[in-house]
Amino acid sequence: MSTAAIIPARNEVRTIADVARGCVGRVDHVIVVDDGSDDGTHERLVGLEVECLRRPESGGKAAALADGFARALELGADRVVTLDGDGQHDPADIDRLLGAARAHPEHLVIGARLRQRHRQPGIRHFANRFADFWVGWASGQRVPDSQTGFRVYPAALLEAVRPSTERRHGFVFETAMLIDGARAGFPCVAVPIDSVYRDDARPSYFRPGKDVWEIFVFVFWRILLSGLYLPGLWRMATRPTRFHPAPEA
Ligand SMILES: Nc1nc2c(ncn2[C@@H]2O[C@H](COP(=O)(O)OP(=O)(O)O)[C@@H](O)[C@H]2O)c(=O)[nH]1
Ligand SMILES: [Mg+2]
Repeated sequence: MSTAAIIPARNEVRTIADVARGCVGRVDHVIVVDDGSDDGTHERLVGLEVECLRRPESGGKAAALADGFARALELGADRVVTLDGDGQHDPADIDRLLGAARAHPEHLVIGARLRQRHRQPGIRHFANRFADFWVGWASGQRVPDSQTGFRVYPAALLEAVRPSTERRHGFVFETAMLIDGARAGFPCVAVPIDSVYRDDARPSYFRPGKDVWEIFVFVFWRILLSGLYLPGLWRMATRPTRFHPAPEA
């Protein structure tokens, strides 16, 4: 199994070196996509065994991920890990996520931030649960953390599903992967992870108004265009979440 890690980064000078270093040795290729950063993000990677793809101007998270995926496929990776450049995900968890990927080929593995949910800011917590419900309906499965950026994609899923990379869809891309991925035969399996909430974290790039709206429009159309997708709603309501490792009965 050949593996790659993609780290989208926009002005992550404080954290990128630690995140990238944490990935080295856990996957075969570490690829940072520096999205028009002007804070010297790429300079922090000098001397590390890391490839840095640089976009002269910011194109958004979706375009950055798509660039990284294209490079990973070119390198022959058959499993592609994604994690955020702001240090919110612990690279040490990659081993467990890849373990789930090996146990569940043809699945999208999501690192689900379940344990410190109470540490998410109140409105984000509510918005995330709300999103999980609609994404679950549209994809016909329970999705315990639809907005997580810590994932493992099988190469076949990346070949089959190529969501919009428009700037305004920056934060829709990962939702699209879950929904269109499940419909293309790649359901999700969740691995519980800890999310790191730093007190000195920079403000989020996620815009609660515009980005929530774009995600909502995407999910709404997916449900509507499939005639309300009642079989999906039924499957979400009646089947348990797929976890790896499976919870003890
Ligand atoms: N390449 C790129 N990455 C982005 C952009 N916006 C956010 N990201 C990355 O996406 C990840 C998540 O963004 P963040 O603002 O932390 O969102 P949050 O964790 O949901 O609050 C981080 O690694 C960011 O560097 C962007 O416009 N371009
Ligand atoms: Mg973040």
